[in-house]
Amino acid sequence: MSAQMEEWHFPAGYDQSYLPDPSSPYWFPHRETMDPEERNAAVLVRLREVMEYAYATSPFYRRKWDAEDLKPADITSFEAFEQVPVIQKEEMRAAQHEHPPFGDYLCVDESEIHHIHGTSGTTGMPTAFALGRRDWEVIADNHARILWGMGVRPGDTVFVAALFSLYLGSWGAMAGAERLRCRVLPFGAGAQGMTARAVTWLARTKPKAFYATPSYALRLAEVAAQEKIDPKDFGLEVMFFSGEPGASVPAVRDAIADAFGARVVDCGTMAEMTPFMSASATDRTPDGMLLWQDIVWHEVCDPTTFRTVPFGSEGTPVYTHLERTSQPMIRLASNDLTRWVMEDNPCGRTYPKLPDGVYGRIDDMIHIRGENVYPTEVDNFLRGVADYGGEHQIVVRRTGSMDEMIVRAECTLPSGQRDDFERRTGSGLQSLLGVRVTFESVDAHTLERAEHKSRRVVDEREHTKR
Ligand code: 8LQ
Repeated sequence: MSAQMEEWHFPAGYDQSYLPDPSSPYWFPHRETMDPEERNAAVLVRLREVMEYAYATSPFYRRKWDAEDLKPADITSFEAFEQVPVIQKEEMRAAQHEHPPFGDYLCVDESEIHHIHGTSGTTGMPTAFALGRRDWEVIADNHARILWGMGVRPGDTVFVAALFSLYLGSWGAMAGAERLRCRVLPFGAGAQGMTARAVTWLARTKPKAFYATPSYALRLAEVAAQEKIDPKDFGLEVMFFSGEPGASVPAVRDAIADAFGARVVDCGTMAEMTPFMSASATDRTPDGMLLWQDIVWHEVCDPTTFRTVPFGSEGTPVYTHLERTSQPMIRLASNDLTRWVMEDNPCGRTYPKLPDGVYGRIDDMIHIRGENVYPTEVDNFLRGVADYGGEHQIVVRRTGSMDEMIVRAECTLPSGQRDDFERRTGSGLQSLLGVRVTFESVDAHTLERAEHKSRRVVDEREHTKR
């Protein structure tokens, strides 16, 4: 069966001159539309192969699996695979501390390393990501294939408006666009005055596709308005996003689509999981994200047992590389939250779907007085409120023995005329969230905008780990 699957082998390697028939909606028609049971059977064989490879080349995996008396050959069913212990980020940090700089799960010779990326390290020891030369080519191929699914075509200009630094998002988008024979405009983000310059460049070059974080796209729309330029005049057709929730948060998605007059596509797993676009919507299945299961094996699991939950249920994504040879991740726990379904997709791809995208990190969920509050719910609500100024902050603090939640939101009205706005918004939030909220309004354009991923929650409670 796997013989019919286009270019399906491990280690992976793709014909770099291949491009699909221009009339085809698919890069690999068979792999993308095949019977999911058949695909799963091929994936199961591949999972064993990847595990055998990792066991043979990485002391990290040998240690981890020997401790459980687990051998790659035992993986003869998905049930068996679900018992493979997950990897948590702390384990990778510890492995890199013991075996600097890449940890003993680097499965290729150091001479094969082509790119080094990493976490920003703002919340702990930074983690280094080593990507092999051959893997980079495969990543580019996978991303090109997914961009094709979004409707991007050779010759299109792709504007990359994300940090070109340790962050993998921008580089991964660029690699895919290059492989697709697009014209890449690696604009970047984050330097002083750069957003205004991005407006000028977008207006001049009129790219077809655009990549950034969702919060940065909204920031860009605001700056364009200040410069008296309508973002619709950029002529963008497709805007694809990763890095944080937003492109699947209905009000955020609509705000971006309305401001730019473009299609909004959500994608993204984790930097460690590059090709991180393996969860991605398509042009004809635009909502949520499809799980391209023949590139990365995505499971949605119970966050305590790490067994998969049935379709229709909520859980946490757990990811396994099927094509990486440098630092392959086998059951990496994301600690994010999502829901998955299996249904007929309008685009004809037979992949499962996250209909609401990834809606937050378990750690970012605010536990307050017995209720769980997702920061994305607040974002979604505020964007629907008239006179909202576009940015907000959520502060959680303990006063005496009580937890208190303060939502501070910008308002476009002058300070003497906000009583009605404050009443509407405060009571709306309270009934939506089911907890008491102290609501405050501030002037528009006074809260900090994100140039990268937004950080809107300030949890001042001592016991809360952030
Ligand atoms: N995260 C990433 N993409 C997300 C999305 N589409 N929806 C909701 N949350 C998302 C390089 C890529 O952008 C992936 C990336 O951002 O990798 P990082 O920096 O390792 O961050 C990963 C985390 O970003 C995920 O675990 C999600 O919480 C979020």
